[in-house]
Amino acid sequence: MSVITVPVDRDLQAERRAAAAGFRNELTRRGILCVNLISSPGAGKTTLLQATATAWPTPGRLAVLVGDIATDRDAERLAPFMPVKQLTTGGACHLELALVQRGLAALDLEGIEILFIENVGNLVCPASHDLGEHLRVVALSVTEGDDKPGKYPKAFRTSQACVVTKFDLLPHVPFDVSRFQTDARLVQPVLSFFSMCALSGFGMDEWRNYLQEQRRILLEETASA
Ligand SMILES: Nc1nc2c(ncn2[C@@H]2O[C@H](COP(=O)(O)OP(=O)(O)OP(=O)(O)O)[C@@H](O)[C@H]2O)c(=O)[nH]1
Ligand SMILES: [Mg+2]
Repeated sequence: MSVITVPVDRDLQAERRAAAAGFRNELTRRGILCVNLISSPGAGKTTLLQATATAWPTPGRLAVLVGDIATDRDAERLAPFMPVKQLTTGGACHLELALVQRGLAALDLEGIEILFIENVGNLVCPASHDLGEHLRVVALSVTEGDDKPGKYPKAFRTSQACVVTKFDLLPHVPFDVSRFQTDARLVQPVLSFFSMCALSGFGMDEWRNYLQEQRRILLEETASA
């Protein structure tokens, strides 16, 4: 098979990077911390967001854009907790910035402190798409196995924090927390870890404090810019 190389003489990703940076800057200007939550299907993203909203000290300060291949089931679950807009990809296995921007236009952002993006359940493709977030958080449930960081490195390498979910199930599954963290830190040495049971609230204080601290840092940076 012969290979033909076509020189295009421009960085094809540059426009996407610039668009994501512009989106991020706009949210920064409005004092909104944007958190892109990624995980494999069923790791517990929606349940974590429900629990986070319940534990948030000031009501009405969180909003969410939720991505799914089909159905608005997650939006229905999240609607009692915070303003939500469902982003249905129609088959695509990840969210892209253009769809996020369209969704955002349908949300009232007055008073919002944190905008969550629940990505499509998939530990591979979402890691390759900058949605203009300030923080990327990868969730992994203990039932998925402690060997996943090395197998799905980009999801961990491009994240700043990792929530280990379904911690209540730890006694029932062979998940070595220390081995998991060591494996993850091989690909992302400064990853912050949170152990979580969203059903009971175990680990919620640390997670909420982390989000509040990240927003405080964002506001400080904006004020000194
Ligand atoms: N035991 C236990 N189950 C949990 C916990 N968090 C979520 N679950 C259950 O895990 C299942 C999947 O949770 P979801 O929150 O829907 O997961 P998700 O990541 O949003 O799923 P997708 O959006 O489909 O990718 C549900 O049956 C939850 O009740 C937890 O902390 N402990
Ligand atoms: Mg979900």
